[in-house]
Amino acid sequence: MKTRYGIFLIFCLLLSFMLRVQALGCGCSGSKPGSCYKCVNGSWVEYGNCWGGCPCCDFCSDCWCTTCPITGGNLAGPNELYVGWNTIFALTINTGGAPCGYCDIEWSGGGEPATQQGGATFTTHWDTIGEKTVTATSSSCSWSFSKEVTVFTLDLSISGVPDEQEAIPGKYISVNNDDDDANGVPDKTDNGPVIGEDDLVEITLSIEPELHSGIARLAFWVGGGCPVKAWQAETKGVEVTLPKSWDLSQETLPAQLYVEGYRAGDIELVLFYNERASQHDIVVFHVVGVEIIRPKGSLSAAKNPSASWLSTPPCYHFDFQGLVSGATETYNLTIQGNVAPIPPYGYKWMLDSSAGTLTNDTSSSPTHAAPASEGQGTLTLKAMIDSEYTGLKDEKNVKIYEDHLGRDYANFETGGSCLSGWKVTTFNVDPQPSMGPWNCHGSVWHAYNGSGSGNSSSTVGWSPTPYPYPDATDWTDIESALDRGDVVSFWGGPPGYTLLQHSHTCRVSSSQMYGANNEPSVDFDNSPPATWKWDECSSKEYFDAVNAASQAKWGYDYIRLVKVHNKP
Ligand SMILES: [Ca+2]
Ligand SMILES: [Ca+2]
Ligand SMILES: [Ca+2]
Ligand SMILES: [Ca+2]
Repeated sequence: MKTRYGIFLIFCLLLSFMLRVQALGCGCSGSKPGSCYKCVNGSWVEYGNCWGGCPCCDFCSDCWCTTCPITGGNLAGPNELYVGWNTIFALTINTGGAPCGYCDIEWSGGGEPATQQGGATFTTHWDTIGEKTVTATSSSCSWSFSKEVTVFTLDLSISGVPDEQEAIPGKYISVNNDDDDANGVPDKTDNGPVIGEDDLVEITLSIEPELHSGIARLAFWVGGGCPVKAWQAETKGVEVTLPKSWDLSQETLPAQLYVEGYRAGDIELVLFYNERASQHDIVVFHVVGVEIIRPKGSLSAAKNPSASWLSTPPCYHFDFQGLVSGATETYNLTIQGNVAPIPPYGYKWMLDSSAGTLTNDTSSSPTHAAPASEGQGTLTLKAMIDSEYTGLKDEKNVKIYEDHLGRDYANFETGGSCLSGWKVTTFNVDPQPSMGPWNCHGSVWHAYNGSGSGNSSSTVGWSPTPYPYPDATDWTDIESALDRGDVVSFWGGPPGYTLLQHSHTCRVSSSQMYGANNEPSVDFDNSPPATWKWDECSSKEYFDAVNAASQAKWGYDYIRLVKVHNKP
């Protein structure tokens, strides 16, 4: 019994050994254990027998180890890889059907991790950019496989905005509806170049290292229409229509573009590479409408629109011109603005105290109160988010005059025509408003209280002091009686008549009597005999010029009575 038990034990040991060999994959059976070989420097080296099985990448067949069965292969992976982004390199080896494994493949050249022992795939990433080479080497064969990959980064930035703030909160920009080139057209509708344009914001685009394949794309994510436009230059000119793709095998990604606010709204601009979600960078723009609608003009504008000239009551003037609070028939500036969208944005108005004060300064139409003395200042509309200033504003400069006279003199000056069709030429208004005829009396009324159309058959009637046939002593009295705003009227006509002929207003002193059709130059051979110009002279100069002309023509003084009207 002991012998039979021993034979059974030996049989079991042999059987279990044979099963273990099978499990190692060498497939040896029978009684002819062959030798194992491996490939060393191109030669076969024997190093064992099949009973022990063969290491990976060697092979025993029919109980004979053959050597390295790798006859070729392929290492697949990306040509470009975004920095920090994991990717998989996959090795395929050709073994002619031999059940060769990947257990002795040594991976190297990776980023994190840098190496790996065994395996058909290798997952790694790099935290630095550059050209990288991943290699899979068979330790028991002389085969190795390599794949080159360019590790790149891409960046989209807003100039002056830190990277960590370019998406949240992003950048507030205004709709480009001012007129930096003073061509009378809102800049957003100019194609450019817009000389002096200062509202576009630079964005920079980069892919490092430079790639020479694939598609870079600048796109936008927004509901509705795109609220921005992109341009090659900060003064516009050539638009880069979004979304825009660059084929990097043929084109170069521009280093910078210039973003213009076109309509109110929020937008995400996205720079992609090959449309892969992980390879993009986002910047955010909030386009805000912020515009002072009234006044339309500005004291300092290089160009003021015709619409800034007001020819409706209370009087003819530019809409940025006001009067001091104590002036005759004074008025306050009409102020109105537009901030959009509301919410989230809101109004905040400010005005230099030299130009008055504002109430309801968080509404679209604040109320202006004129200052007590002449001055000028800046009117500012700020776009706010709650109490936070977005940095976006619109500004106009306004001027407060001592009286209607001071404002009229600034607007009409001297030397220009006042005949029908004459033009307002001051304050860079363009096109220049065309005016109906203004005569002397009309200008006197307008300089007093802003009333009338500029043409009147009567002058002021304030308690006149008459000077018939004024002599030198009268002229001394007349001139010493004149202060700013006082009016002198001239009466006469053909013999036997005492008709109102002329009047003008004292602007500063007796030598500065101002008004329309006031040039001391008449010729009764002409029709009309006067020159119809805005002018300034003394009352005596005017009186003498008319009477000299009438004496030459008819032999008598046309003007025989002068009245001084002291302003009430
Ligand atoms: Ca960025
Ligand atoms: Ca323009
Ligand atoms: Ca502009
Ligand atoms: Ca501007």
